Amino acid sequence: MFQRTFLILYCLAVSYVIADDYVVSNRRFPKDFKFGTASAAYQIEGGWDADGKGENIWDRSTHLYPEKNSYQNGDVACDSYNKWEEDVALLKDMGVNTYRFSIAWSRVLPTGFVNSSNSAGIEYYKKLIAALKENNIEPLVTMHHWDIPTYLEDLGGFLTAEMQTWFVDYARFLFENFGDDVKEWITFNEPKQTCEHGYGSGALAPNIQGPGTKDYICGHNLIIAHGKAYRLYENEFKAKQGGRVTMVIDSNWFEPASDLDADKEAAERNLLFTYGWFGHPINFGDYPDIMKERIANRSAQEGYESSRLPTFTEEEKAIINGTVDFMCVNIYTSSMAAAISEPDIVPLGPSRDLDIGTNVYQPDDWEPTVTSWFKVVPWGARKLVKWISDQYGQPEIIVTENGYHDNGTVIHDLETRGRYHKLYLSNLQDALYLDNVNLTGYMAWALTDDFEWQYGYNIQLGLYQVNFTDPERPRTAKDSAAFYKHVVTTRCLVEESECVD
Ligand code: PNW
Repeated sequence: MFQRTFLILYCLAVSYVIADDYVVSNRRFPKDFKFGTASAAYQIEGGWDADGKGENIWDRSTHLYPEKNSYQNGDVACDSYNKWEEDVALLKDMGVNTYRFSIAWSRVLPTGFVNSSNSAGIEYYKKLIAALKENNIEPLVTMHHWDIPTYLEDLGGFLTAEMQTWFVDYARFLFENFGDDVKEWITFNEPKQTCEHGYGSGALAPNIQGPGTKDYICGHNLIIAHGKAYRLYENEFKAKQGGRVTMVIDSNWFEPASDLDADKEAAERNLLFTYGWFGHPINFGDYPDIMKERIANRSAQEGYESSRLPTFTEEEKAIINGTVDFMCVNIYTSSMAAAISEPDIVPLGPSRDLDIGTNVYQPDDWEPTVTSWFKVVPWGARKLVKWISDQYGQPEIIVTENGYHDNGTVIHDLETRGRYHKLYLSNLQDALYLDNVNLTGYMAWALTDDFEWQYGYNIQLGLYQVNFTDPERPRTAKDSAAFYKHVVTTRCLVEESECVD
């Protein structure tokens, strides 16, 4: 349509043309579009043992296995436990209408159980939420962003079905304490990372290895925990609190390596094993057929008596089916997927990657960042939200994370991080206006630099730099902060004078 005054804009404003021949949209996002930034408790709060907080699996992993976490930890991080007012002031200045953050389970319930309630922790989040609302910033709250209390991990964590009950008790506690003010709840952030790397590769806390087995068990308990928490809200809180509940799922876009059917199937299989692993159960009540078939077949070949992928009972299917009020996706990058021949992979041991059975790679000519798996692929974002929209019946979709990795030293990041957000946002807007995807929000990761899990402080995504060697943890605006402020205040990606409704 006419937001793409292709040639004219191309000639008049070459500075907008920042990727090959792609022209950044000059159309405004809708008036009610949610613009915000996202964060997670362990990555920003610090105060790891302050005022009665219990130990969580990241406290333990960073203290016990520093070598797995770049010899760094989140003990102090951005000190947002003490500096939250400054963060809210930055958000206010930026003009965002939404802030995504997570509650540290072990700060409000030190053991994880509801009988361990910690009033200082509850107070911290009450003050934060009140300050956000006073400034017309809606809280979008994640209940679990990777940091379960070690007490629960020692009882089995996500590998035990009891986690379903512990999580639902925690969810009730959150709805009761914060539900009058929080209207949008995310049960879990990126269950794929929690399960694939927490209990599969072991790269993330609790650093347990069990690829192709424990990762699926983790996912299974997590999905049912989500479903039960959703039903609790639906049955006991929704009428009086009027909010919504969802889950955040991360995925790359997977582009077929060629037009061959086998490569198209390989790409689709990756999407179904990645986004669909969680997206299908919470929308349809069960795993994608291709996951069930392939994992069952490979398990049989490997000598397992039953599939390594657990099975939902009919009762569980009914609980989890349709437990998402809107869809969320964290998007960073894309990959190519190519078919590989089955005989090559049959004899190898259990592994989710082998269950998918494809060759996944990023071409050398895709623009790199400092991180090996992370290339800049803006068009992939448009295709991914379109795929989600098509799969799940045109649901409302919010991009709950998107951001750019560098080493944290770059303040003048307009041509790197600023350009990344601009190109991704433009492609997402194309999905909204040209592909009819019901995209209603975008959360930039992140407001500030932070503790980036196994990378420590060596990679950063913040719009504000944090000096982690200064005890005061001062925040300094990067150029991308001014750019994002322009975006959220004008709802437009180019110069105000060029913007059209
Ligand atoms: C997200 N991948 O994790 C997390 O939700 C954030 O907490 C994190 O800080 C952010 O990304 C920035 O990297 C991901 O391998 C980790 O594709 C890995 C992947 C994707 C997301």
